[in-house]
Amino acid sequence: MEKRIAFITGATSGIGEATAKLLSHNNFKLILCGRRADRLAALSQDLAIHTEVLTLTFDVRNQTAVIQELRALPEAWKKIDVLINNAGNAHGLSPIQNGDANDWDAMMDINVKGLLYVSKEIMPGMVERKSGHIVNIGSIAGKEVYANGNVYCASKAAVDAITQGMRIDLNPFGIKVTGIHPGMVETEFSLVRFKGDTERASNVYKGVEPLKPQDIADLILFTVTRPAHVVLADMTVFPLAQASATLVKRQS
Ligand code: NDP
Ligand code: 8X3
Repeated sequence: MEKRIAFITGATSGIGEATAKLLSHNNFKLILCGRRADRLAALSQDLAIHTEVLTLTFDVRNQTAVIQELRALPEAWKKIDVLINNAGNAHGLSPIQNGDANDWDAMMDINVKGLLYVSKEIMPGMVERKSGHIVNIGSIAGKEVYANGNVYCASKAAVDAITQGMRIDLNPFGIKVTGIHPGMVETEFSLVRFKGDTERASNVYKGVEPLKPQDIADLILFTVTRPAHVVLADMTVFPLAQASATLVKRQS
């Protein structure tokens, strides 16, 4: 069977990196993106024994860069079968009245506008070919608002709405659209949210067995390998200890 091409944003760590690793030995060629070129180079070297890998280094916030990089794809890489919109983070965790406007900009620009910029370049080809699959990584934060989560929650609620909108608008073209909404996954997420404060970041997972990035990668592989007529539209996934955005059973 010919390998399909998967395009993964945010492949330098966490969920994106785990997904790249899993798809690399499951009949996919990979286009991997992120800002940290050294990590992309190391990952592509590791995965080269399994599959062909192309890396692109850009910031999803920069629409000019997104357009340049995607329109310059070599002919053999232009027909993207699966787009995994994963790049994103929380920046800060503060009551809204104390929020930092730079953090707000980062979350809306990366999580929402970045996803749109990348999708805008890839959807027309899928529409023309009348095939493709877009997987958007949302969050439980997009389903439930929690204290101090305000703008991150808003950005992920926007991802949820955009995912539903994509599914409706792309329906005439036979394009699959899936939203995956994880609870707690141990990645670099909390380190980024708390701006490198390792103690605060590790407290998030204290007394809990969180999801691993590989758990989300498994779900992504499952969803992109269903038969042609099957679409997994929306999945919320928690670790066993978690029952909602804020209800977490911790061992003392
Ligand atoms: P990580 O911090 O480990 O990974 C985030 C990835 O996004 C990195 O590869 C990073 O690459 C990339 N990224 C961030 N900003 C940009 C940018 N401006 N341009 C391009 N790439 C960018 O976190 P996760 O793996 O946990 O996060 C992946 C997704 O999962 C995010 O959308 C997050 O919101 C979502 N999520 C995470 C949960 C969790 O608990 N961890 C739960 C629910 C959802 P680089 O820095 O090299 O650019
Ligand atoms: C990441 C999960 O609960 O920190 O999106 O928002 S949470």
